[in-house]
Amino acid sequence: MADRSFLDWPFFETRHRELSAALEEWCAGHLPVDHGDVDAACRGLVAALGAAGFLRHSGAAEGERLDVRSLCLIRETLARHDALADFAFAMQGLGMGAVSLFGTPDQREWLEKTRAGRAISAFALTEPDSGSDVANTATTAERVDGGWRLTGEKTYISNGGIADLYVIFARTGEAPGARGLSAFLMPADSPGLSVAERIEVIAPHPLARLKLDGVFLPDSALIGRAGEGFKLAMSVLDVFRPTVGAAALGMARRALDEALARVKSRRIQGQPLAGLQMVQGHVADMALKIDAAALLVYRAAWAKDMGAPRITREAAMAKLYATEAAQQVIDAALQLHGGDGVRKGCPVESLYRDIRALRIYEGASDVQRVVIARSVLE
Ligand code: COS
Repeated sequence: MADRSFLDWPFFETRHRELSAALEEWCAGHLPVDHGDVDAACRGLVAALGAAGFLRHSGAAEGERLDVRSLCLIRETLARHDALADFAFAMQGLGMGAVSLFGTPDQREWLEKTRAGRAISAFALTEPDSGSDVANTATTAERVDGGWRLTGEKTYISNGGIADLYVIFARTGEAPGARGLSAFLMPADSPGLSVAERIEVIAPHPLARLKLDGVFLPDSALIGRAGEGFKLAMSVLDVFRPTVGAAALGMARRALDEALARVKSRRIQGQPLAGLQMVQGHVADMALKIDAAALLVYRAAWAKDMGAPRITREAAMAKLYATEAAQQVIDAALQLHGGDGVRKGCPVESLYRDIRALRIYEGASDVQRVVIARSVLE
């Protein structure tokens, strides 16, 4: 069992400890799931997490606020048990993040479905020529009678192919660069929208390239104000970047647990591996990185929940440190497993693949460094 003493830190309230205990119990009975058919596994996870009530935390209904500490606790716990379960939960939150923060009452009707696990959502920002550089978005939304017509391509869209709806960012042209983008709610069955390619990655999850060929969206699909899509995207990422750090933290905790079991049971020269000082050094570094990551993740979440208008710097620090540290912790855990560590099916082998994308998506590590440096230099 992973160390859960952090729940006594002052960042948390009783409801967080109760949520964590309830989810821990649910995970023990439901995870991991079979990943053989990854689309089916994700659909099943969304339905199950919805039925159990945990997806309620992925979005905020009218008059509610997202509780970032709950988002982080849920991601951390799910990621410790099954990275795909974390993915399924996280995408319901990120996909509908713009609606949670800025949606109209009509748009929030979709939230009721995603929070119940009856619809799957996706966040469509990245394009073939703009991943880190969002201001360079090329997909266009042209003003037409009664709405907008969208043309372009989006790629590396998580849940692409299985989503029921996408929040999509397009250039509406109020000004060049970052000041000319807008966000729209786009149902997956919109005529002109197609899945151009399914993309396979080292830790499988539903991922696709989308093509938009004159997709018509009514005025009511616009989220927030026209021209403010860039700031809207950044505000969503500010909330969800700490949760990526939380998922990384969950994976790192699992890796430490696996490593501890290994070094206590595996014997070398007549004693457990854990008796060797050099092994103890690795264990100490792993535990230290995990606590430092947890402090940064829950500091960012707590600051947002306490009403900070922007947590850009805290969110970037949490994501950067927690994902990089988790990669190091998992690598050390794999090393301590020797040959067994690279064997297919060994938990640290899948963690080694699962963690990698977290250093890239929702702002690669070097983007986080840019964000932090700008804030420090300001
Ligand atoms: N919240 C609210 N507003 C923000 C903001 C935030 N976190 N960050 C920037 N803005 C505002 C700025 O204040 C600025 O407003 P004004 O035009 O009124 O001055 C505007 O948005 C443009 O900001 P900036 O000049 O910083 O834009 P850049 O193009 O230089 O941004 C980075 C560069 C790298 C920070 C940005 O593009 C980014 O975060 N990229 C990574 C995106 C990402 O995560 N991609 C992965 C896809 S999702 S899986």
